[in-house]
Amino acid sequence: MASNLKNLSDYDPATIPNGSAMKFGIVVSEWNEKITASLLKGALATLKKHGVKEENIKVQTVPGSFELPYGARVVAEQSVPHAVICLGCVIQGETRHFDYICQGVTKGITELNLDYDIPFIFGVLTTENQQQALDRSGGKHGNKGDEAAVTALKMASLRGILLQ
Ligand code: DLZ
Repeated sequence: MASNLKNLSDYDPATIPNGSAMKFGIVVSEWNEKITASLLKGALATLKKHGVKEENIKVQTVPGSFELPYGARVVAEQSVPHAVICLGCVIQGETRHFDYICQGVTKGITELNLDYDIPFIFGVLTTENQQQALDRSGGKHGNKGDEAAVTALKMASLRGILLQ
């Protein structure tokens, strides 16, 4: 797994664009809430650390990861942010739901990136078990919420967009 090689919270702060003139949406899944709450905490802290104002962050919950693409589209259309971060956690377990949900959310977020003029960030953990998810949501492998926020700041600055 890639995050065995790289801590998700490791980055060079000097390479991160200042977010004081940026606006973000965050869509977060309620399924596996303990994990997704930690992802959200990490994403919010990282955005604020790089200058994003609290009032310029719109957080919206959805029931599960499968609903992230639709939730992200609604946030994009209603809040007009510079990027939307999608946070979720799908744990493999015993059922084939894992493959269906992972495929649905991945395809959905990919299509949003191609259909809209803003980036949609994939902050979804797809793990074999709960321990792997805990390790990547503020545990020994860092926090995917931090990584998603850093990616959002970099992608939002790609076109030099400023707050409207
Ligand atoms: C149904 C389901 C299952 C089995 N597992 C997860 C999961 O591990 N992570 C997650 O975010 N959501 C899960 N869901 C819920 C689906 O994402 C979705 O909310 C429902 O299928 C309703 O569309």
